[in-house]
Amino acid sequence: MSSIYNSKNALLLLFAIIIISCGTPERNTPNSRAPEKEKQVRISVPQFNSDSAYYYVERQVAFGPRVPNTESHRECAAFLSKTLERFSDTIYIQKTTVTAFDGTRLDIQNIIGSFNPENNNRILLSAHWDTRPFADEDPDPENFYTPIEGANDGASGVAVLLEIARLLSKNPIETGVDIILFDAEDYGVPSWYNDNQEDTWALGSQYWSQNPHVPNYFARFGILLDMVGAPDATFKHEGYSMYFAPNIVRRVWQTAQRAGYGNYFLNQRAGYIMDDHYYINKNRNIPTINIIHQVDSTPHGFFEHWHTVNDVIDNIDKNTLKAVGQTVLYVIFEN
Ligand code: AHN
Ligand code: ZN
Repeated sequence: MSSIYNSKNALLLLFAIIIISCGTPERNTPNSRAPEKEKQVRISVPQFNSDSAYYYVERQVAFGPRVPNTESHRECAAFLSKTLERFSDTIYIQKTTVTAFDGTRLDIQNIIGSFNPENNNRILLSAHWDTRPFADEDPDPENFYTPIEGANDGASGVAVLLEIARLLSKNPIETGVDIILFDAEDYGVPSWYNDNQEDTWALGSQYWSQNPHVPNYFARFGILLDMVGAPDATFKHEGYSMYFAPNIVRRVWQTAQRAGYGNYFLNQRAGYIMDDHYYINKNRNIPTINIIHQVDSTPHGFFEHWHTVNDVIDNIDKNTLKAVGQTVLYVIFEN
């Protein structure tokens, strides 16, 4: 009895010695498995180029305000379609007519670039490309009916997605990715109009979510970018994102913090924003978050130049574009 016990113990001790002696040096050996895997993950995530993203903001604002039914809107649509077509595997231009809060019929286009369209494992990235027809939050009432340039509110999110598209074309991955540039997000009922109406914002995504470019379209999760270019932007846990997709919020914010962008991505709750992600969640059941700049310091809760004539390129900061773009790249490459 005791001799069996002893030999068993000796055997265990021998195993322990083998494991410890093999295990310890392995950790520092270049050929060992664990460190190599970690290194590979890091190397294969491309560097988001914020100069390139900034250039895409410049290109968009150069068309002037991108208000539906205008020449600038049509010209910018052609630029976005051509650019996204160059980078993606399949391009879909979804043209339709929707009705605005005041009865105006708007000719709109959702522009969709797909990577690996045959893969059922998909991620949906989106932003709105139209700009607001009225600066109804401008301090000067003279500007209440002036269309805005929308460097941040519109162009910034699109610019980050175009840069991601460019990087995906140079660094292919297996995961399916759809980049949707929604039209007519920003034609919502203005503050000077005395009529409370529902569902006047996000007309392009309302249409798409009920008429997706591919029948029964589904994605594992979605990320919407809105106002991602102001200096020192703060991205908080937006209400509907937490209601519909809390796990995606946590994953993205954790990724941002690990990447060193914790000064932008704050673990704080913020208000509910009626935006494109609301309809993607509600009508397509795709858990979708909104990375949107929210603050406590303004009456409307957004960046200081929101819906004013000062939403111009001078108020765009490359560092913010980088923080958001690099974070989204980590999420899609490491998923
Ligand atoms: C509301 O103010 C209800 N929604 C704001 C969504 C928005 C406007 N995003 C950009 N511009
Ligand atoms: Zn807006």
